[in-house]
Amino acid sequence: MALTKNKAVLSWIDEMVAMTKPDQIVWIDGSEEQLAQLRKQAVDEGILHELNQEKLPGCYLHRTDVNDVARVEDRTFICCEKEEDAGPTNHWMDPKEMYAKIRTMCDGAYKGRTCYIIPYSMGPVGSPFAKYGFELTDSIYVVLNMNIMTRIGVKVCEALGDDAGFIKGLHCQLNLDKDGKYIVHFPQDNTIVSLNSNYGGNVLQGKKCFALRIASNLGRQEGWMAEHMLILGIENPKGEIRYLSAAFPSACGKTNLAMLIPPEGYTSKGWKVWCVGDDIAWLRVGEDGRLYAVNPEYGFFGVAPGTSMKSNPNALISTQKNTIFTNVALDTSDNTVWWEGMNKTPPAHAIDWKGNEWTPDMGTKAAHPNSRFTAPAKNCPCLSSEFENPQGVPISAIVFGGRRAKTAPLVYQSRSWDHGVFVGSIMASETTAAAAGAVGVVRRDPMAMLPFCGYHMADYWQHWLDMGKKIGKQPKIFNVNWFRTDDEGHFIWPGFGDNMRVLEWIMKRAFDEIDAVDTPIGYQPKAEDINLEGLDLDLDTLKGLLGVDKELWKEEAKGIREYYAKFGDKVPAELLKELDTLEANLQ
Ligand code: GTP
Ligand code: SPV
Ligand code: MN
Repeated sequence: MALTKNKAVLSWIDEMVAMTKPDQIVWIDGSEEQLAQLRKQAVDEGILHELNQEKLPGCYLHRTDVNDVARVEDRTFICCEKEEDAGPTNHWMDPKEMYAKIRTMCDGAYKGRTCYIIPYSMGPVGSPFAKYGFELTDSIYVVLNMNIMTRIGVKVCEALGDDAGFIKGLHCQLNLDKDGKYIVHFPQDNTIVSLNSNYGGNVLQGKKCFALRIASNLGRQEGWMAEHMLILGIENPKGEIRYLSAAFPSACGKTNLAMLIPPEGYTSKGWKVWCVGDDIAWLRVGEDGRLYAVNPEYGFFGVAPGTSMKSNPNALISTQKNTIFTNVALDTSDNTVWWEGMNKTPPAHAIDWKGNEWTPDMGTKAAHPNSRFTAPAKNCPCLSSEFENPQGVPISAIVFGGRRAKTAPLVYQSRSWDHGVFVGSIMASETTAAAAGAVGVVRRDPMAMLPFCGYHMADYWQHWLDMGKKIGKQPKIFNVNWFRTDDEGHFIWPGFGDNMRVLEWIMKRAFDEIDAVDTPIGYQPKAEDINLEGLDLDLDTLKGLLGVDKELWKEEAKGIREYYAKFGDKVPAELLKELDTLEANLQ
């Protein structure tokens, strides 16, 4: 039985059903009975493997097809009316042509299968930030993951009512063909179609497809921002909590920073960090002129490898119940999971992410480098009490950051909002396993949105500049880099919990509580102002980490000019002016 009487929803579903021709239609109501039945069916059909229910209650393991392990940027399309509106960083196809292709590919796509209809909300149901969508899928794995990552079911249909402003989504697994994947967005009619994949970032449509690519378009039209950002609160010993949001590219440390545990010298004094979100932030100007952020998601789709009780205990604890693991290794000794970097002792015997027998001497990875956990946010020990606040949290600082072995210093601050937009626009980072393709290649990734901006990147920069004018009390904008390496390629900065030392400086700057050094690229800390207490790192090493090599930066400026040239005369004048200033400062 349909869960809604909304005519626009029902007529769109009729159209999709006529095309895909499922044997059966199941509305996902969000009830525990229905979800339990689906989990059982998934186990019976071999889609999920039930893990040790004493050690990992409610936890399951799933393996994707070996060719379906990451986002596919080459196969991701923005199908707006005009090609120039998608810009040079997106793949575009004419919407009519794409719809025709989809109709051919999806004709009978659900034959012999079940069409699950998932009503879902991005943002707390009923919040002024919230947006509602429906995903049609033939994958129980998607249903069960969407239940963790978003708020689903009857309450969403009730909140939507008769409103026609919902996001339409179709997912067909088809044949998981390596080259034939389509991750398609039609911003003009708020529609998403994912074909030939069953990997999270491609098919959990609430996440990157809706909350970033479609939402970035909505934000531009409606005057708000959809960003690839974590949100965290820093509580000081006085009990005040100050919030920041931070944009780092995929697999560059958002989940880790969002759940950070401060070093002993901080915790003993009463410092705490609270997680509001680990991947996506929707930002709006509040009535008081401040910028407010909500996390539209309901769970974490986090990178498993490297997650340990040492690096990120809060994330690891979050995965100990009601979690779906994807492409990690199965420890056969006790039917639990393992991945590289979980601890120093790999299991003597495991089943690797491809489903093959594995022993440590084989020299291959047991877990895929982009293996992930889907864990309910409510599991997180440091989840902020403001997680469900429908108004969001006020943001005092925005932090950009990338993975750079050289060039980018540990931290610097922009001189103004416009300079901060420039700093975001020139971000560059080494590629990671989160997307298919080469790993470790430096590429420009403005605001960590290169794969997620649903329209022309230069228009997006303009939107940032325009938003700056609307924000009465602008957050200060910073840039960080935890990933500088020494001559042997080792990370110099200890990172993880010790990043608190940099966050402390950032918050002091955001509240004008400390002065700084003016450098060619922006404001930087005096080395003595970064607290190194309890850390095995001397002041000279820190000075090295903060260092700005003018020759490298001249090269960088050249690269930025070339990059901007790709966007032609669309690059906002404010950003070109900032680039001129940077070049002049480096002379
Ligand atoms: P997505 O979910 O893909 O958006 O990734 P993310 O930005 O949330 O990255 P995540 O926190 O999962 O970290 C990815 C990888 O970076 C893991 O292997 C971490 O161990 C590593 N990492 C995170 N923070 C730090 C840090 O401060 N220093 C170093 N050296 N590595 C880090
Ligand atoms: C990312 O790649 O930035 C992720 C994982 O957060 S995915 O859902 O695949 O996009
Ligand atoms: Mn991400």
